[in-house]
Amino acid sequence: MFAACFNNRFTSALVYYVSLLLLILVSPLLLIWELVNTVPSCFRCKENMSGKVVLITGASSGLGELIAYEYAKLGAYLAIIARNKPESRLEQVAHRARELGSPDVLFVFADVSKVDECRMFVDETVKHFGRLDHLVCNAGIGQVYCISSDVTKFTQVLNTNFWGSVYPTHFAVPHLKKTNGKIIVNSSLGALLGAPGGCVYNASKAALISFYESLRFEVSPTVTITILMLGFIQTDFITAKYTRLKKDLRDVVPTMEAEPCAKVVVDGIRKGATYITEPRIFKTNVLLKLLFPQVHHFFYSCFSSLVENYKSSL
Ligand SMILES: NC(=O)c1ccc[n+]([C@@H]2O[C@H](COP(=O)([O-])OP(=O)(O)OC[C@H]3O[C@@H](n4cnc5c(N)ncnc54)[C@H](OP(=O)(O)O)[C@@H]3O)[C@@H](O)[C@H]2O)c1
Ligand SMILES: *[C@@H]1O[C@H](CO)[C@@H](O)[C@H](O)[C@H]1NC(C)=O
Ligand SMILES: *[C@@H]1O[C@H](CO)[C@@H](O)[C@H](O)[C@H]1NC(C)=O
Ligand SMILES: CC(=O)N[C@H]1CO[C@H](CO)[C@@H](O)[C@@H]1O
Repeated sequence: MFAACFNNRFTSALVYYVSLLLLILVSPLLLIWELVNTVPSCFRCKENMSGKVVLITGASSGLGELIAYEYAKLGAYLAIIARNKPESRLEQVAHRARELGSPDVLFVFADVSKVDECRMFVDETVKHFGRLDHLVCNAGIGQVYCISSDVTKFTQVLNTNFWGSVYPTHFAVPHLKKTNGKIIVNSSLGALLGAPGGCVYNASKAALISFYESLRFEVSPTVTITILMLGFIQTDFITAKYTRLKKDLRDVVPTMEAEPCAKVVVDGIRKGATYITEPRIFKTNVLLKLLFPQVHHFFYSCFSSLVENYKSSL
């Protein structure tokens, strides 16, 4: 019966519009369901991090640094990773995390896009602390490229953002299974809401969602996977200098401050959330894009001035 419906263009469209209408009719109920589910999640008990071991990649700046401080305040042992650059602040981050309450912080210079270096820092963490509880795959890069940019630069974005999460996960899973641990991956709302100039970056983040959604079937319920879906957060990441746009993104789009964001993220992880979307308003955008792509497209075309700027700055 369905095949017959779908083979005909008219009836196929009819089925779509009728089901859309049904969805809109039941959506008040879904909203109530969402609210009813939010209340218990506020009271869900949070993991006691005292004495646990947390490995964070890309912790020399931005959200990785702030997430390290949140864990430190909770008394977790930390292993933090970033590349060895002359101006690296990794050692200062380690020092500050100890001041904030972490009993011991190991910092390792490594590049997450290299398999051997990932094996090395996971092994070193387990050798030093004897266990691993949380793996936070945070390191990421996000330069703006358009299709006419130098295509050989695209691979580095996937090497860092995608493979740079997959490699450490591969080496960490056996250790995480022993502790009923957690994996936290840094995807992005960009993965679902494509934006101008973001093809490569957003594609690398979308690949993370597919990979880790499938991995859930392999490792759950022993290991919990939390996928972060962040909008624009005020770190160096969105400054004009970094994105090579003419303006800082924070002057153009709604953004959230980094510190409250890191707090919400660590809270959500401790409660075992499967997805964390911040600022939460963007969940509406995701729905909007799915249901009414034209409306979504209209909103995003308001970005077009930004794109003009960016083209001329390349
Ligand atoms: N800020 C936002 O608006 C936003 C929105 C959505 C998602 N995110 C995600 O959040 C994550 C972190 O962003 P941020 O805003 O904190 O940016 P950031 O301040 O630029 O931090 C990036 C971190 O990753 C490290 N890193 C980069 N490449 C690396 C590599 N190959 N190996 C090891 N470490 C590497 C950097 O350290 P070194 O350079 O010293 O190695 C740095 O510590 C990214 O995955 C990003 O996609 C951010
Ligand atoms: C957390 O665990 C530590 C020992 O692992 C214990 O001393 C402490 O009381 C616990 N804290 C809470 C709030 O349960
Ligand atoms: C995730 O990666 C982006 C860069 O791609 C970075 O700006 C952000 O701080 C990272 N961390 C989190 C928790 O999103
Ligand atoms: C909606 C969204 O966040 N899309 C992202 C796609 O990639 C570009 C370039 O990095 C980002 O600026 C966008 O934020």
